[in-house]
Amino acid sequence: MTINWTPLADLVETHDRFLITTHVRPDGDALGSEVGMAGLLRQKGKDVRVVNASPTPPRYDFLDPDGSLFEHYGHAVHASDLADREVAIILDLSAWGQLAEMAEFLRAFPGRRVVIDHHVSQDDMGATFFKDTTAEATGILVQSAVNALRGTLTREVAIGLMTAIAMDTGWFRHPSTRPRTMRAVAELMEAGADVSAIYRDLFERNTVGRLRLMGRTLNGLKTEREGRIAWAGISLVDLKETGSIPPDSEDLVDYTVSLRGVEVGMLLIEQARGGVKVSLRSRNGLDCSRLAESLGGGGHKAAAGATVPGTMEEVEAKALAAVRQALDSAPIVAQP
Ligand SMILES: [Mn+2]
Repeated sequence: MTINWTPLADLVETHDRFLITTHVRPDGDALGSEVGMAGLLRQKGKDVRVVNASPTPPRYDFLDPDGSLFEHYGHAVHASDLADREVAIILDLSAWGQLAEMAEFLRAFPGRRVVIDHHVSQDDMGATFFKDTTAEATGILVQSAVNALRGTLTREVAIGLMTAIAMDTGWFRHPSTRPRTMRAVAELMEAGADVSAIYRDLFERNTVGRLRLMGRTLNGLKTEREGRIAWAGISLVDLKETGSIPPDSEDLVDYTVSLRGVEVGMLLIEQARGGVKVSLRSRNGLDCSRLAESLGGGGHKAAAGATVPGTMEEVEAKALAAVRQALDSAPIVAQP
């Protein structure tokens, strides 16, 4: 799928003050794409603010070394501070629910809304969409926008986009990885993104809290149907007792689908604001996004999630029932 970037080029040409944002609990694709888009717009002489509904997880500090890029909505910056923004560029999401506290502001936003994303749409959002649901990451779409708008892949932009693509492809392991991914990666390496340095920044800066949380989570792994379903839970007590923070649970769901013979992996994470976040992964072609939608969320075929109201026990029972039903009704599809 090739995106026509001309409408974006026109918007950039005719406006000066931009807001860039992304989803709650931002991941590498979300934050790295913001770095890339902010770099492109600043090269065009634009006034850019990057404001997110969630704080930046510490592991992504290297994307904003002097702490001047990412702003936290409702904390250092409020709706009134953003009244002068003319265009809002929303990255890596297509549902109001993913914007949490910023949804209200963006719904009422009087300027132009732009969505650049690779998720299947849930909401119309009254936006101009630049979307490719076959893209391995939003970062690869931003990279193509940089090229289409004749921007420069500076080292900073390249590091952001490399992080985005590497994280959303599971460091080039997921089936979404294809020759064009590696061509894009080659271009980013030539622009100064050091894959091995980025890997060290992301994966070799674990805290004791994160490692303890990982241990406790794996220790509590449960399986069913000879390991076809594997799941684990992280409660607020687990976070407290291991000395970890909520972002430390990122990627732990991937261990559930590392089990031999597993078809669906699930991680349940109790949320401080109430409810339980359910992360789903599949390994047999089962459609996780449909499963997540049945729980009030969404995502991709192989990776999706939902935040479900209720206690851990209630949500575990509900999510497991949905997984069992999906497995029972799904045709067995050969793994690609
Ligand atoms: Mn993404």
